[in-house]
Amino acid sequence: MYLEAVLKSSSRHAKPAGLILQYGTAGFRTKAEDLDHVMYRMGLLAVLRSKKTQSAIGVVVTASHNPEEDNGVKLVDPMGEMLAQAWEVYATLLANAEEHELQSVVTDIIQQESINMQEEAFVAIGRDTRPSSETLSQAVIDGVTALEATYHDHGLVTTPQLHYIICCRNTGGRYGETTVVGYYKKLSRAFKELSKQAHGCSDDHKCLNVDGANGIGALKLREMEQYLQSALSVRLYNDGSKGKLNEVCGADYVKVQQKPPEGIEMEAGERCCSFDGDADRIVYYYNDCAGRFHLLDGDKIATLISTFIKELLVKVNLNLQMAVVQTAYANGSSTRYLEETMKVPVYCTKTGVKHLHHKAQEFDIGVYFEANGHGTVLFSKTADEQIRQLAREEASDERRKAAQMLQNTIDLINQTVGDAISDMLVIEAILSLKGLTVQQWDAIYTDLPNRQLKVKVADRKVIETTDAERRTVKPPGLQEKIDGLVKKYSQSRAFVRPSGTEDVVRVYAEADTQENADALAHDVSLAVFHMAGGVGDEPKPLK
Ligand code: 16G
Ligand code: MG
Repeated sequence: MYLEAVLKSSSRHAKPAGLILQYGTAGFRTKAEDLDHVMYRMGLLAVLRSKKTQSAIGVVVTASHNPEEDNGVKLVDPMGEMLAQAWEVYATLLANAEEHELQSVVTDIIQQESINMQEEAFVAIGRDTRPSSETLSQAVIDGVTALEATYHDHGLVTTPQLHYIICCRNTGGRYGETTVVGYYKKLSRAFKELSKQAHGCSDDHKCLNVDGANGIGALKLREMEQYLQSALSVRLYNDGSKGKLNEVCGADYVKVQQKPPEGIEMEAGERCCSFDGDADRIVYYYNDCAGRFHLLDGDKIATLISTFIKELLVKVNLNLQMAVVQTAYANGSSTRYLEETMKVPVYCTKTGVKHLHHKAQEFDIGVYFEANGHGTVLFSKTADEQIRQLAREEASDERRKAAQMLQNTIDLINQTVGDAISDMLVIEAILSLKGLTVQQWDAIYTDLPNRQLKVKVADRKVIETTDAERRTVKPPGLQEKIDGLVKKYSQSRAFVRPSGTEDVVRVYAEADTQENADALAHDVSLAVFHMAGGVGDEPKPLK
């Protein structure tokens, strides 16, 4: 019986008794040495999910932007989305079951979901460059084979590449060829087609400095270069040959620290971008002539892309509804610019790709980006079909060309999930088509100064939020306190939320000046520290 095999193999991936892990914003994530049993069990879960959905399911071993010593796992659903939220409960139960409970947890899932164990199952596996990832992905494979399912180990891939592969496989190749090479070919073809329509682009447009976070993104970008040929030239830094993964580099570091990564050479005015550790996020930046650093985060990217698409939509004159989806972290200026100047409807959801992605699916064209640089554009089936038809058949040159540009944009963007490489190519194509320098892009609107801080508390779950995490409902009195603090500053806003990936409470503040944003963030941190059970030293003011 299959359960015997499951238990037998499980003894080789035994759970440390008493260890409890939470399914975070995007799967499990913690110190690599605590994850072997989780990986094995996520292999089991992927098989069950595959049988249930009668589709291929993906498993990526990665801890994204976390330190190299950490690891984690993300499950990929049939269309390349993140695992359905209803199944996160099963993931948690499985990960935390003691050895003697494993059998009953597996049986319960099978029963509750009425899974036919005779169904075929297929799991695609990928991993990032962490030293622990290879062994951990072997544990996933052991889980998959314990349930006698078939699998393909794609080895080293970016997270979005595995999402792409799952989508291709489950659409019978309609989304693209089911290989990493297929991904390179599809994206580079669309990029070349789209860029072709740019006139007189100067040399400056051609070279881009890329910080690969010493991770998988660097490796894969290098592989892709042969397909892009001269269409884009990049100077790759932090390619993993010297430094440590995510250490003083990468998109998260740049966004949170608001400074360039180490290990990159940037001349004034040169375009630079950073990927995160699994290449599903990207941020851009540059230094001006005075040596001042400027960050173009997910909000700036969302604005650039949605403006570009909106202009094309006007030209093709199709009745398609576009919206932008953001989170509470979106800079107030970006929301304002989108709503007031661009007249694009904007929606706010909770942090985490799954929330933004689902909201974006409600529109013909849903652009979603988190300020941290994770995002993509979703085109509904209707939008896709109408655009492709116009691109083929339309008699008017202008309309047809605009439709072709939209079609290439659809093919270039990875619609399954945010993708640093794909987003980078979309941005590069738009900048060159519009003849924009990075400074001109940056000048579309001015960010409100902002600050993010973390506060350590004994139990971060004492903080409960509402209104897409913009307000707290617990502990009592905290929101009133924050409201009072916010009133002290102008153009100000602040919120706090428990992190889904780290054992901390996150604080965000924005205000008219950097000093005020810093002061407000500090005030709010103190409130959290005192009202939500802070541990260690009281937060110190920022210098
Ligand atoms: C994960 C999420 C990202 C989110 C971040 C928030 C995915 C694929 N990734 O990296 O979207 O912004 O967590 O982290 O969903 P936090 O909860 O620690 O602030
Ligand atoms: Mg990531």
